[in-house]
Amino acid sequence: MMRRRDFLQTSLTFGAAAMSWMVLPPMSARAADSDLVEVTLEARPYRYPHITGANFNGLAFNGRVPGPLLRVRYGQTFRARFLNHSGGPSTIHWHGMILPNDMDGVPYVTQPPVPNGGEFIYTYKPDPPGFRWYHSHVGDQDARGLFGAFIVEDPREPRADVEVVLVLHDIPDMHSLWAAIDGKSDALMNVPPGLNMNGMHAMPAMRGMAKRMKPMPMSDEVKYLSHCVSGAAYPHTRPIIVKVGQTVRLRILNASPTLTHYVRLAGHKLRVTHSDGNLLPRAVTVDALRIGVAERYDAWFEVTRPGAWLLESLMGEVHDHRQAVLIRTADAANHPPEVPPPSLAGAQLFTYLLAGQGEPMPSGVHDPFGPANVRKTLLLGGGKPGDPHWTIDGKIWPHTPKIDVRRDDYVQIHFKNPTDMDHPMHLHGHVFELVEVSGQRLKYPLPKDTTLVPAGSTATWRFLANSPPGRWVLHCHNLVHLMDGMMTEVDYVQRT
Ligand SMILES: [Cu+2]
Repeated sequence: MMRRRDFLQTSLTFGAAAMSWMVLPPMSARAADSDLVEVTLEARPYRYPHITGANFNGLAFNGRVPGPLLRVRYGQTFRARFLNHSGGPSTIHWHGMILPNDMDGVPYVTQPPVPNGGEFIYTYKPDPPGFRWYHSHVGDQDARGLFGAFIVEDPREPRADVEVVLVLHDIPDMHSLWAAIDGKSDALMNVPPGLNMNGMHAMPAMRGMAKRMKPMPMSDEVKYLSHCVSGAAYPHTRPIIVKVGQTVRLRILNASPTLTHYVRLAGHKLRVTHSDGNLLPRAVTVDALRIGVAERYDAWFEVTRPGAWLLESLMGEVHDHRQAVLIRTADAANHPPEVPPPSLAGAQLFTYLLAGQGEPMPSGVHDPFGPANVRKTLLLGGGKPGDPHWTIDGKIWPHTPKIDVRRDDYVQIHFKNPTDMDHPMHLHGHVFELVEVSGQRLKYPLPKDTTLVPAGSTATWRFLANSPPGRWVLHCHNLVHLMDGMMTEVDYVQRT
C-alpha cells in the first residue's frame, strides 16, 4: 500500500433515522399518469446521528441524507420548490439533465444564488431518461449533505424484479476539507489493495516502486469521518432482501466529494448496462466497478442460490464500519455474509477501455473521430506542493479559456492530464460521447456526462451542440479541485 489514511473515528455512523430508502417499488399508476410532479426541497442544517461534536456541520434536504429520491416518468414535467434555510446562499444543480440553462443551478452563471431564507422554483421536463442526481452547486454544501438521486423512468426499458438505488457518500472532516482546498492538508490517500494510486492494477514493477516510496500526505487529500451507503455504514445499512430467480438492478451513484469508489458484490459478477444513466452500446460483465466522483452505473445480477452477500466499496483499510450493504435471501438471515476479496488484484474492473473496446488509433488518419466544427484541447494542471490551484490551460476560474460553440456544431474536446491524479471532468446540460482514452480509440463510444481523465494521460469527448442555448459549465467534480479553480464553460453563441 502506498498511502494509507489515518482513520480516526470508525465508530461514527448513521442510524436508521437518517437512511434514505433503497429498494424502489414500482411507480403507482397515479404517479405515472399525471403530467406534473411537484416536490418541495428544503435545505436546513442537519445534525447527523452519532456525529455530535465531530468536526462536521451537516446540511440536508428535507431532513435526510441523501435527500429524497426523486422519480419521474420520462415526459412528465417536474417542479421543485427550493426553500433555502441552509444558513448561506445556495442553488440546486440537476446533474445529467438537458434542461433550460436558467434551470441549471450554477451560481452567478445561470442564476443569482438563492439567499438564505429565500426560495426558487426549478421547473423543466427531465431529459434524457435514466439515472440522474441533484446537488447544491455552492461552496462546500454538496460535501455537507445537499445531494440526492433522481431517476427518470424510461417506459421503454424492461423492469427488473428488484430495483435498488445506492448512493455512495463520504462524510468529510471539515477542517481537513478546507485544509485541502487551501493546499495544506496532511490527510493520506485512499487506494484499495491491488491497485496503484491511479486506480490501475499494481504491476510487479510498480510494487517495487511503491515499496521505495514512503506514504506521504497529499496536500489536497481529505480526511473522512465515515464512508456511507445511502445514509449509513454497514452493519447499520438496511439489508436488501431478494429471492432466488430474481433479477436485480443496482443503480449506483458516487456522491463523494473527492473519492473514486471501487465496488464489488461478493459471489457475483455485475453486468453493466448504463454509464451515467445512459445505455451503453454493449453491456459488459465485470468483477468490480470503478466509479469516479459524480459517475453512475446501472449494474445487474441474478440471484441463483440462497445466501447473503456484501456489496462493498473497497477502501485502503478495512474499518469496523464498512461502506457496504447486505444483499440476502429471506432464509439467510443468520448466515454470516460472504464478503468480497479484500484486494482488487486480478479482478476484472469496469474501465472505459473495456466497455468501449479500446483499439489502437489508426495511423495516418487525420480525423480518427470524424469531422468537427470546434476542436479544443484543455490542459489540466495544478496540485503542485504549496500551491492550492487546480488549473485549465494554466488558469483558474473565471479566467480559464471558454469554448464558444454554435448550434449544431460538432464539438470535440481533448483533455491532456499531466497531473498525478485522475480528474472526474463533468459537462453540464449535455450527454457527450467518450471516444478516446489514454491514446486508444473507443470502438464503442460511451455516452456520459462525467469521465475520469486518467492521470498522466488523455481523454476525448465529442458532442453535437444541440442543447438549449446558454452557458454550460465544464469542471472537475472533485470538490477540492472545483473550488481551487478547475472549471470553464461551453458557451452557445449566435451563428453569424
Ligand atoms: Cu480534478
